This record gives sequence, C-alpha cells and structure tokens, in this order.
Amino acid sequence: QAFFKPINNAAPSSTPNPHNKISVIGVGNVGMAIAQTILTQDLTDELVLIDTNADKLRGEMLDLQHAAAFLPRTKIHASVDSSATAGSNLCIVTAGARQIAGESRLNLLQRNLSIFRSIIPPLVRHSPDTTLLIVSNPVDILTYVAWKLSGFPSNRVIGSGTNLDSSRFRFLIADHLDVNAQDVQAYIVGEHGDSSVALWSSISVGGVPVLSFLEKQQIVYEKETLENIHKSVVESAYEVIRLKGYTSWAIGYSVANLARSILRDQRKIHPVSVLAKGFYGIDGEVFLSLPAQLGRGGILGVTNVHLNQEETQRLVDSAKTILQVQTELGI
Ligand code: 6V0
Repeated sequence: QAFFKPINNAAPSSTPNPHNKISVIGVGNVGMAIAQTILTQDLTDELVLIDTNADKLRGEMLDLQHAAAFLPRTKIHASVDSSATAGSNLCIVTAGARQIAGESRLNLLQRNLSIFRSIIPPLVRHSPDTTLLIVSNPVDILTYVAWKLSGFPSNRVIGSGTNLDSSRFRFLIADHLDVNAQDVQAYIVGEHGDSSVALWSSISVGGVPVLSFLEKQQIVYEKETLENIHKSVVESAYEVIRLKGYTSWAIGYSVANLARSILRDQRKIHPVSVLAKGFYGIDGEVFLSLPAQLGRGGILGVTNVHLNQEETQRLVDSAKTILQVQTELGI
C-alpha cells in the first residue's frame, strides 16, 4: 500500500520545471564550501560530487544528505566515476594538487595540468553542452588549459578569476566608509592574486563615483588609503591561509554567486577570467579577468571598461607573464 493516498483528479503538471544539475569536481575545503552554499541557496535540483578520494567523498556526501530535513530538496550523489556528471548544466572544477614544501609553482602547475588532463575530457564527453567553471589555482592558466582540453567555445569556459578579489575589495571599502558592501561597486581585474589590477575609477557607492566625488569636494584624495586597501586584498588570501590553513567560505559564496548568474540567466556583470585576446592590445591566448556578463549561455559579453595607461600596461604585463608560463608548460 502506497504511503500517500493519491488524489484521483489531481491534474498532472504539463510543463515540468527545468531540471538543473551541477557537478563539483574536488571535494576539498573549497569544493565543499561551494557545494554547501549551492545547497543552502537552492540553486540546483541535483548536485554531484566527484573526487578520487573515495572515503572522503562518501563521507562528505552522507554528511550533506543528513541535512536534508533543513535544506531545499536537492538530490545529492557522489562518485569517483565521472559518468555520474552526465547531463550537467554546470561543472565546477576545484580539484588540485597540494603544494609540497619547497616545490616550485611551475612544478605544482605541471601536476595540476596532469590532473586536468584526467578530468576535463571525460567531463566534456558526458556533458557536451555544459559550462565549465574553473576554480583551481593558478586559475587563469588552468582555465586556459580547460578551454584547450575541452574544445568548447570560449564563452562556456569561465575562471572564477578576480570575482573573489573584487568581493574582498568591496568589503574593505565598505568597512572603511562604514557602508553596506552590497552598495559598493568596485572591480579588480587582471590576474587573480598578486598582480591583480584595481580599477579605482570604477568605485562607486550608491551610484556616487567615489574618486570624482572626493576630488569635487576637494576632500584630500586618499590615494594611499585606497592603495593600502588593494594591498590588503592581495595579502588577505595569504593571511587567511596562514591563520586557518586554507580559504573556503568567501570562495564558496563567490562561486555560488557565479553559478546563480549562469543557471538563473541573471545577466549580471562579474569580474571573471575570460579569453582576453583582442582586449586592451592583448594578442596572445590568455585568460584574465574582465567584467563580463553571465547568463545561461555562459559569458554573454565583456564590458568595455575604461582602463588608464598604467592599468592597461599592468594587464598587458600579466598577459605576457602568463603566456610565458604557458609556453614553458608546453600547452
Ligand atoms: P584541497 O582541500 O586539497 O582539495 C583538493 C581536492 O581535489 C582533494 O579532495 C583531492 O582529493 C581532489 N583531487 C585531486 N585530484 C583529483 C582528480 N584527479 N579528480 C578529482 N578530484 C581530485 O584543496 P582546496 O579545496 O583548499 O583548494 C582547491 C583548489 O582551489 C586549489 O587549487 C586552490 O588553490 C584553489 N582556490 C582557488 C581560489 C580562487 O579564487 N580561484 C580560492 C581558493 C582556493
């Protein structure tokens, strides 16, 4: 006997809801923070976790499933086999090797490259229409690697890039001005991490451009304070890692925010890593963050934001450094 007594004349729904499926590859600190934010924000109907560490994977899956009574209904499964990802709308890649003491960045990158060689082709085979969202570091180079390995058009391969750096920037500006970070518009573009570029002229609070406001009011231009804020952004990841061993919550929210814009076709603008060839005089195939509009088709367009000469130069220099590493890697 069925648990529920069916209601005979209940009309079956003629238009089933579109089914969303997200796969998260790598269930380390970052992958799990992303997974749990996606669940609490009700962004998907199905969530698949993939990792090579079978015990950790099953443990993480069970731990999330046990929260079902408190969460929106989402089917959660986990597998070491990437066929479980079949039909994903979005694949978020956080898998990566951990840096061994004394290991060079290039060696670490080489190891991540071989991890990507084992991850990306099967993902693409099982979900040929998916969008790839790359989080593993160095994110700009690995997004390029994923693009090359996938054979996808560049609009469907996105790196989380400076979305996180920009949110750290917005928090610090908000804290300095004692306003809500959601009212602060400010972009950091370029390479994720040390050589990122802060777009000072982009800062506005509640629609008021901050720099020109200060200049018009003849308030002392707080260049030093602003530069220190950017320095803190660059240092903040190192600080968190030094204090707690890794970063997780902010990248979790930041990537869930990107997932929402993509899957819910929000057409919001985020600074994310995109194929930057053709922008600001960059002529090589490199991925760098620029403010881009995200929707169901992935990258819908890139904002033609004004960069001054110094900002352009820094972007071009980052592109050159990245190209050189890509050449050294032979990719
Ligand atoms: P972690 O906790 O070591 O997790 C990595 C996970 O990847 C582990 O569970 C591994 O078992 C798994 N893994 C390794 N190889 C494979 C494979 N072939 N297939 C599937 N899974 C695999 O690292 P953590 O979660 O802290 O960080 C993950 C990555 O995110 C690192 O590269 C970080 O540098 C990067 N981050 C990127 C950020 C950004 O803004 N883009 C921010 C924070 C961290």
